[in-house]
Amino acid sequence: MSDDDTVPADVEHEAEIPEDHPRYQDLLSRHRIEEGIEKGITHLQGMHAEGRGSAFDYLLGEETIESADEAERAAAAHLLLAEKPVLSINGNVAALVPEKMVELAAVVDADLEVNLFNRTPERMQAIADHLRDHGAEDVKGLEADARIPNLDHQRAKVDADGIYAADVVLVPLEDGDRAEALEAMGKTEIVIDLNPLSRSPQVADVPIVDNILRAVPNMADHARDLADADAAELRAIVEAFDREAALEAAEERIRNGL
Ligand code: PTJ
Repeated sequence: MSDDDTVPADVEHEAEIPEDHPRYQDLLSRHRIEEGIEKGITHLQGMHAEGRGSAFDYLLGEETIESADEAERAAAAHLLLAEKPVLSINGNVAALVPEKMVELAAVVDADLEVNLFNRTPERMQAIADHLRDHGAEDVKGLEADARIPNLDHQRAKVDADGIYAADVVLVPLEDGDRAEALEAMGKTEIVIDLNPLSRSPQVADVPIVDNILRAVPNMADHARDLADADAAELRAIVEAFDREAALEAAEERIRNGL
């Protein structure tokens, strides 16, 4: 990296971050989260979430490990088999991968629904607008005319024709109790979280221990690859996936670098 090619003290646009910087992905994520906060999309607590994720990604080697790739393929198969798949969006997801979430939703024919822990009408609207700016047509979550039973916080608020009615839900970047509550409703949950020990991947049908920056485009690639697969082939991929083995492989990599 030459002197002219260093990271500016104040990055105004992400294009100013040199792609060959050894910490490129991390600098890009931090920039997107900061920008998300400035735009009223991301909650300040999103910075803590980002820091937690970044530490685990470091230990994973900042790459999609084989078990995560298998999980991403199984997730794609689940989404393609689903009758009503919904991708849940919080403030960090909206800041980090808005375009990629819209793209994945199009590839698997899923709905996008905003669902926040720190829910305010202003943030709900800002995120819905942000997703529309990145190509989304319909964004759910603002109606909030249904509740996830036995969940005592704002994430319980969902749309009756969205997450409430979904059979498969993608739940990214939340260490919480919603995945468990969704499971109790009989839904299949796919979770993306860099910490295999956080609550959501621990209960997910498909825990994806990978950075969302890598996971979502890879899921879309798998879904495109499987577009012509019949239901039997998709079911075989789903059944061959071993959630316990995926969690163990990720923890092993993080603890022992293996
Ligand atoms: O937008 P809101 O109001 O719904 O709030 C969202 C946050 C993210 C602030 C809220 O859900 C939260 O506090 O999250 P936690 O409890 O910090 O959990 C976030 C999880 O996501 C942690 O287990 C992190 O390891 C993980 N994580 C963070 N960044 C990434 C990630 N996993 C994958 N890719 C990332 N880039």
